[in-house]
Amino acid sequence: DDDSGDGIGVATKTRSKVKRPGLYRVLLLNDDYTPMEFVIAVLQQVFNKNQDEAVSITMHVHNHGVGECGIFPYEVAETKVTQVMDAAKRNQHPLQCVMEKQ
Ligand code: TYC
Repeated sequence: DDDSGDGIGVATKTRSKVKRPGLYRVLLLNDDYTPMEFVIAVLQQVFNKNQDEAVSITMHVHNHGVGECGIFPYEVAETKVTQVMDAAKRNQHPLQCVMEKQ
């Protein structure tokens, strides 16, 4: 700043700390015990997939070991992971759902 107008001042610059959300990929993991129908229902209820999309993702996970349910801001991804893990636990299925920074 140069309040006195003498040409001397401390250089200061305001930093606009913009909070970008940061996106996270939510993944379902395969296991040998969770019924296909349960995974399909979870994909429809938690991730708003239609029947065809839900079946397609379920078969992808079944065949490849892992598959993407969607990409979301951190807090949305965290909520969806919790919803899947809670539903799996309630129904005593070993289904695992994780998130990873995109
Ligand atoms: N592999 C399971 C079965 O054969 C089905 C399954 C699919 C489980 C996707 C988990 O994320 C999963 N019943």
